[in-house]
Amino acid sequence: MICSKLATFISFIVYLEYSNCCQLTLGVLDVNTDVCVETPLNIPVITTYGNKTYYFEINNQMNWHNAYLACKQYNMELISIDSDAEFDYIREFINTLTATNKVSVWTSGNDVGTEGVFKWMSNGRRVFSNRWHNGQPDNAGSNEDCIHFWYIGNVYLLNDLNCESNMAFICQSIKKSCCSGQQSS
Ligand SMILES: [Ca+2]
Ligand SMILES: [Ca+2]
Repeated sequence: MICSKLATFISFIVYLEYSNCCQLTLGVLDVNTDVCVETPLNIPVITTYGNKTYYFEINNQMNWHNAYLACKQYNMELISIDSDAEFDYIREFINTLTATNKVSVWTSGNDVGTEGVFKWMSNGRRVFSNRWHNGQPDNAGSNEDCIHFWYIGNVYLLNDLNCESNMAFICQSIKKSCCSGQQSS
């Protein structure tokens, strides 16, 4: 009984914490991830995979830097692709949502720090993927540092491109682990 009451009390405190978070940021509590997310109406939740929820921004296309900042403004991160299985899952959603208009989509992957060494900006990990287009990444014109979903040859795969290109992007929020103190990444 004591444990039960304690758990209820802790839950109440956690609720207050996120409620305050949402009031301060004028956001909403994402019921899927328990993360306080500032969600303008033009960024709909599209899907979840594992402990991630993804928001697809297709209407306001922008360069990589601004896409990264936009996700941060919403208390999210520009998407990382942590496995080929995750890539395949997200690709299917992009395919569905771009049925009549195959736009390019930014990820957080880039080699801005060290040419040729691609990392996900959202978590600092190396990009290990078997989902590159043939011949990519090629750093064409010695000026391609940002990774996007590129639709060519009837398939979406990864390509490095000039970071100044304007395109759609996906933000992600990650369900926090219990008691880790991390709300999102
Ligand atoms: Ca490069
Ligand atoms: Ca390229």
